Amino acid sequence: MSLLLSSIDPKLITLAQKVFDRQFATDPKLSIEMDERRKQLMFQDILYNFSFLTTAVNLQDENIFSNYAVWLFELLCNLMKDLDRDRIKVQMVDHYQVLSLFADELFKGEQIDLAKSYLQKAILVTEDAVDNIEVSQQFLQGRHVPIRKAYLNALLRSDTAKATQIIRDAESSGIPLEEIYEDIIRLTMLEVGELWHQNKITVDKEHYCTSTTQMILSLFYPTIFSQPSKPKKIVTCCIGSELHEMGGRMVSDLFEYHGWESIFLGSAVPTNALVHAIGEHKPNLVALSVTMPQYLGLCHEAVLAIRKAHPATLIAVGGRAFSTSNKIYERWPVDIHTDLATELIDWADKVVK
Ligand code: B12
Repeated sequence: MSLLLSSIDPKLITLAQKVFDRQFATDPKLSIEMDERRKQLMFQDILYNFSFLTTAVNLQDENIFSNYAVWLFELLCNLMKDLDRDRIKVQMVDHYQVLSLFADELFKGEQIDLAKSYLQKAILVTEDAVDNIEVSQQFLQGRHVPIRKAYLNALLRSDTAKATQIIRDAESSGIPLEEIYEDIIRLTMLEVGELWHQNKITVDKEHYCTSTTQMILSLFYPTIFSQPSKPKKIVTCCIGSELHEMGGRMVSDLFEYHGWESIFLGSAVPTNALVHAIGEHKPNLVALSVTMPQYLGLCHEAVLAIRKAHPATLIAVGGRAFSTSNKIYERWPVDIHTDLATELIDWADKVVK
């Protein structure tokens, strides 16, 4: 968008300058976020906002301004990828509030209140638009989609209490733990990764989603660790410098829930330490989780080392990295590869008597 400032009523330019100055005075963060080019665009946008608001008020049609507000919000989210949607919402809400303060300089008589009510509506639709983030088709398929969407929205709004409540409600409505883990939490985290990859959310938001989800997983521990136990043991861990530990943690938790004794060694476990741990704990099954494809080589080495040191121990491999390969596990001496922890449990409960 570009405007020929010389063709605009000088009074509007003066008013735009007042709005611009007031918004910078109200919010000191703006001076850090806006370079010279952004400041110019923001100034032009204020003039556009005047013209859309004036059109809507003159025609007494609120939708003209509220539809524009949603369009503008999405445009700004695309243009300012370094800022997340919440921050851009704050900027726009502040902006509409400042416009409201100056409404009597743009309008006269009854139109002033009309303009203020349209600005109030623009604030509401902008607040709603924050959650209307475009998600992948995969995220919208399968079981528990509404809960998954609500959980993702709560996380994206950094609303820890709500996110926790959504998962607690899912549990009390009778959804099996396996489905909460795999259909709600796993697929939400997968979508969080997609949103980060597409630059729709910033890395701090992705970290928040991860740490909050880990906290929420821990709420299930009283249930998980109070199940009747079977004489079966699993050791789970992540290989190489792998920091993605939530998948391995879920595998371990779900086995514990199914009565197995579970020992989760966590992320980035060196092969010799793993082989030593197997000697100490003597599990029936070792589950190796790999998310980043560059650790598949180390996983292969770990499999060979376990086979050599503990030939009777069953070995399972899984995690995102394997789905990027051409079934590499078929060439390894492992007992099973599966994508899902629940599939591994079904198999292991049959094989380990
Ligand atoms: C959270 C997260 C992180 C966190 C991890 C924190 C933690 N404590 O776990 C942090 C911030 C550390 C991180 C870092 C990085 N990440 Co990251 N991360 C993710 C994210 C968003 C979610 C992972 C997760 O927890 N998923 C939820 C779990 C439950 O699902 P899961 O792991 O698939 O596990 C399930 C199944 O696979 C299965 N399973 C798992 N293991 C096993 C094992 C067996 C035996 C079996 C049977 C089943 C099984 O059961 C689980 C439950 O159902 C993913 C997105 C995604 N698509 O997964 C990106 C993602 C994996 N990360 C990615 C990237 C690029 C990175 C970084 C390189 C970013 C960077 N520039 O620093 C680093 C690498 C760090 C490292 N060395 O490992 C990319 C990988 C892309 C690629 N080319 O492979 C992804 C896919 C994001 C994306 N869409 O681009 N990340």
